[in-house]
Amino acid sequence: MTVSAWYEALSPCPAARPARAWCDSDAETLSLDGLWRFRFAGRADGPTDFAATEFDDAAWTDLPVPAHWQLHGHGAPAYTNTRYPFPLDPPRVPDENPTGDYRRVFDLPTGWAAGRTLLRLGGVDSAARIWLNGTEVGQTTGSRLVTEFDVTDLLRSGAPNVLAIRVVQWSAGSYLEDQDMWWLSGIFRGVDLVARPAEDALDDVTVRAGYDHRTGAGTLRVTASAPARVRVPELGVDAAAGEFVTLQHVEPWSAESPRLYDATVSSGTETVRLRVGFRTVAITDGLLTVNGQPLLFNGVNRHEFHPDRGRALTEEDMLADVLLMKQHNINAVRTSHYPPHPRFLELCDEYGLWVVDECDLETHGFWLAEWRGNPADDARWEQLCVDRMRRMVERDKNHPSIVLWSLGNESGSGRNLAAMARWTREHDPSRPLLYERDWSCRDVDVYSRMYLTVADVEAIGRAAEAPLADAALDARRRAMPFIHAEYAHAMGNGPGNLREYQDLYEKYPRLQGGFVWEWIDHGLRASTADGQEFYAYGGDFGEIEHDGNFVADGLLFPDRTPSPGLLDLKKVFEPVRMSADGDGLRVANHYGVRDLAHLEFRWLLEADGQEVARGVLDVPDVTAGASVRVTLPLLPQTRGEAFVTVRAVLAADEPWAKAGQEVAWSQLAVAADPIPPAPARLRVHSSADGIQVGPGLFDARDGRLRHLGGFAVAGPTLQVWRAPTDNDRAPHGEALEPVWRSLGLDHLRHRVDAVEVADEALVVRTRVAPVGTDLALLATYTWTALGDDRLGLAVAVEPVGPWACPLPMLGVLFGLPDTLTGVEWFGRGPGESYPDTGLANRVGRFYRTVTDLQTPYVFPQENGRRAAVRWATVTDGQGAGVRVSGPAPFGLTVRPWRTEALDRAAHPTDLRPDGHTWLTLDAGHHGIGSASCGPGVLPAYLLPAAPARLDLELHVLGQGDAG
Ligand code: IPT
Repeated sequence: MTVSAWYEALSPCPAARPARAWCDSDAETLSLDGLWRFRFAGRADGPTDFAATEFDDAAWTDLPVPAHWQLHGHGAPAYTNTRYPFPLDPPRVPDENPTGDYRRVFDLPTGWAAGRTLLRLGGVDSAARIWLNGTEVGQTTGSRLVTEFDVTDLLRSGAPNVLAIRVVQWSAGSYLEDQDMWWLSGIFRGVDLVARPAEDALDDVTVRAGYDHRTGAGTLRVTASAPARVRVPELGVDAAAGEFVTLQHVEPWSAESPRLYDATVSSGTETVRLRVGFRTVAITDGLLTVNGQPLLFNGVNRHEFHPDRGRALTEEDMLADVLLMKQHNINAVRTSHYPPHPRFLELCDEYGLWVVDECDLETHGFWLAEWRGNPADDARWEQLCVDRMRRMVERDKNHPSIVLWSLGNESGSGRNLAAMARWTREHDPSRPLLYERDWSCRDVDVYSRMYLTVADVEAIGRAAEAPLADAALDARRRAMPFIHAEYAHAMGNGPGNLREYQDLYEKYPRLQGGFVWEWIDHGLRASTADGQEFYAYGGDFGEIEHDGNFVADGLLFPDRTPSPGLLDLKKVFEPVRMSADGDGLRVANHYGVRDLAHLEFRWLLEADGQEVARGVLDVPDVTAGASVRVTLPLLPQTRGEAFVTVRAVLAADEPWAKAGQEVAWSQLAVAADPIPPAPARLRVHSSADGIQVGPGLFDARDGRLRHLGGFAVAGPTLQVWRAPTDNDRAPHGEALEPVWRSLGLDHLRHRVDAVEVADEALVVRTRVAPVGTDLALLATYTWTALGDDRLGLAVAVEPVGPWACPLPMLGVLFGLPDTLTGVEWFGRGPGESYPDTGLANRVGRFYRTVTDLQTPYVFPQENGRRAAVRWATVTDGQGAGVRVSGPAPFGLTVRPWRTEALDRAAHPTDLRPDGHTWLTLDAGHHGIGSASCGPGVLPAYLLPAAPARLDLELHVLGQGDAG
C-alpha cells in the first residue's frame, strides 16, 4: 500500500471558493486573529480528534495568529537559498513534517447578517486541513494566496463555534515554494469570517480604468458578479455595472502622481468601495509605456520581512516599507517572489509605486538535479501552477499600481509556465507578462534577466545581445523592452557601481530600469547567552543544510534602518539632476510626468566645511524631461576649500514625507585650498630614549613610532588586508577572498631593513611580504619634524615581483590610546565610501564617535571607511588628540578593534574593543562590486599593486597623557 497524504495531492482544493478580488465591502467581517490554542508535533499523521468540538485543549499552549510558529519557540527557522531541505521526490515529502494543530473558539456576533458566510485564510504556510464544529471544511495549498470556504451550513449561532486547523510545514506546494528565504510556517496572514448577502452579493468586482494620453479621456468599466450601480461622485459617474463609460477628462494615475478616485459599486444588498486609478499599460514600439510614457523602473525586490515576525507583517511594517521606498527615490517594486499581503498593494496604489506582482512559484532547487522532474514542466503539476496564477490575478487585478504580472521566479522553463501565461492573457489582457528565467521569452512580453554585467546590459541596450538559436524567437525578443529583474546584489558592504547601471538605463530607451536585489536583510533577532542582541542568519538555528548569511542581502538592515547602499541608491535614483553649467547650475527634470514646482532649491556655501552663506535659488518651472540653466547668486569671498551645495527639498508636505525632505543634491567646487608653503624642518635628535623627530619618539632599533607627544603609539604598520566583504567572499561570483588568503595577504611578514637618521629626516625602510613567495612591498617611511607638535610622514610603496591580483587596500595603521573616542573630519561623509560606493556622501565637516563610525553589517566585514579626507582629528573629551592631514585627500578608517578581529567575527557581538583606537590612513581600497551574486569590480575601481605614496602630517593636539 502506498501511503500518500492529503498534503501531497496534486490538485487545488476542490472545496475552496473560486478566486475573486480582494474587496473592501460594507458586508460584515469578523476577524479571528488573536491568540489561538496550539499544539506542535514533529509529524503530520497524528490523530485528528482535536477537530471535535468537545476536544479538551487545556494541555495545549497559546500561539498568536497571524504568526510563524518557529518564531514562537516551536521548531526552528531554517534558511536555504536554492537547495530544498528535503529529498527531491515530488510530490512526496518527508515523514518528519513539522505540524501545528490550531484551535479557536468563537461566537458569531449577535445579528450576524449573512446569507452565506465565508471563512477566509489570507495565507497559510504551507498547507492546511480545516474543520468547523467537527466537520471537515477543506484544505489549502499556496502559502502566499487567499483561500476561502463557504461555511454557512456549519456555523452555529447562539453556541460557540470551534475552528480547528492542522497546518503542515511540508506539502506538495513546498516544491513550488523554494524561494531564497527562511522556511517559516503557520497561519501567517489573517483569518476572517466574511458575510455575504443572501441575494445580489458582490462576490467579485473587476475594474478596468484606462487613460488616453492623447485626449486626456478616461474609460471605465466595472463588472460585478451581481447587478449593481457604479458611482464615481467626483466624476459624476452613475452607471450600471458592466457599462462602458467614457469620461472627457480625468487625471491619470502614475507612481509619481497617484491620483485615485473614490468609487462605489452597490447592488442594493452590498456596497464595495473602490479606489480607481486611470492608466493604460501598453508595449508600443518595443517600449513598456503607461499612459503613453515609457517607464523607467527605479526599483527594488521586496520580500516580506520583519526580524521578529518573519513574513507576518503588520500594516505599520508595510507602510514603513512604502514610505522608506518613496523617501529614497524608489519608484517601483517587484514583489519577489510571491504576492504580498493585499494591504501592501493598496498602499502602493495610494502612495505611488509601480508594481510587478509575482506569482508564488519557484522551483529553483531542481537545478541541482539538472531540472529533472521540474514541476514547472510536468503536466501533472499544471493545475496547481495555473491555480496559483489565477488566485494572484483575481485577488490583485484591481490595483492600478500593478503594471506587470510575473509568472514566478527561478523555475526553469516549461509547459506549465506557458499554461499560466495563456490563462493570464485570456483573463487580463490589460497587463504584459514577465518571467525572468525563460530566456527565449516564449511566454512573456518583456525581456528580463538578472545580475548582468554592465557590458552585457549595454549590449542589450544597443539590441546587440547574443542571438537565440531560434530566429523567430530571437527577432521577437530583440524587439522587446528589457528589465533587469535583479541586479546590484546588496549583500553586506555595497553594492558597487550603481551609477554605471543607471547611466545605461537612462541612455538606452530599451533598458527600462530594474530592481535591486533586495529590499531588506532577513536577519532574525536573537541574543547571546549574556543577553546581547544580534541578527541570526542561516546556520544559527543549528541547520545542517544552510546558506549562511546569504539571507542578509538587503538595502535595509533587519530593523529597517537604511544601509549605506540604500543611501547610494537614493542618490543614483534622484529625479532631479544638478550639475555645473559654466558659472551657473543646470537643473534637469528626470521625472516621467511631474514638474518641479513641489521642490525648493536651497543652496549653502561652505568653506573648509563651515557655513559662509545660504539662500534659496529661484528655479523656473521645468516640465518632465526638460532642463534649465539657473544663475547662482554672487558669492562672498571665502578662504580655504569652498563648495556650494544645492539641495532640492520638498517645498510642502507630501503624503510620504514632510516639507524639507531632501530629494536630490549636488555640490559645486568654488574654490580650491591654496597649498601652504612647506614649513622649515627641525633637526632630528638621537638620545638614549630613542630618536626624537619633532613630537615623535622612535625606537632606534626598528624605527617604529613609540610616542607622539604624550600618546603611546603602536605602529605604523603597512596595511593591505581588509576583513573580506561579502562581495570579496562572493558565494555566487568571482571570489577574491580565497585568492588573497591563499597568497597570505591576511598574514604578511614585516621586516625592517634600515633605520637611517639624517639631519632633518628619519628614514625607515621595510619589506612587507607574504610567506612562501618572492612577492613583496617595499615600504619606506620618511619622517620629518615640522614643528614641536607636528610630524611629517611620507610613505612610499614599491611592489616587487609579478603581483597577479589586486590588493584589498593599501594604507598604514596606527594604534592610539582608546581615550581618543571622537573623530571629526573634513572630507566625504557622513557615511562610508569605497571607490565604487559612497555616492550619497558629500564633502563636508563631520563628527562621529568611534562607535558610530562602524557600520553594523549582519555579517562583520570591512566597513566604515571615510573617503577623500583632507584632515581629521581623533580626540578625547577634552580636545587632546591627534590631527592628521595631507596635501592630497586620503582614506580614513577608525575602529576600536583590529582588522583581524573583524575578519574572525561571525556576528557583531563577537567584536570587543581591545583597548586601542585603531587608525588606518589609506592611499586606496579595492572596489566593492557585487560579486556576492553577480559581477565583480569594474576595471576602473581595481587596486593594482603599483607604486604608491601617502603623504601625511600628524599634529599633536592638547596635552597627551604620557603612558
Ligand atoms: C537570485 C534569486 O532570484 C533571488 O531569489 C536571490 O536568491 C538572489 O539570486 C540572490 O540573493 S538567483 C541567483 C543564484 C542567480
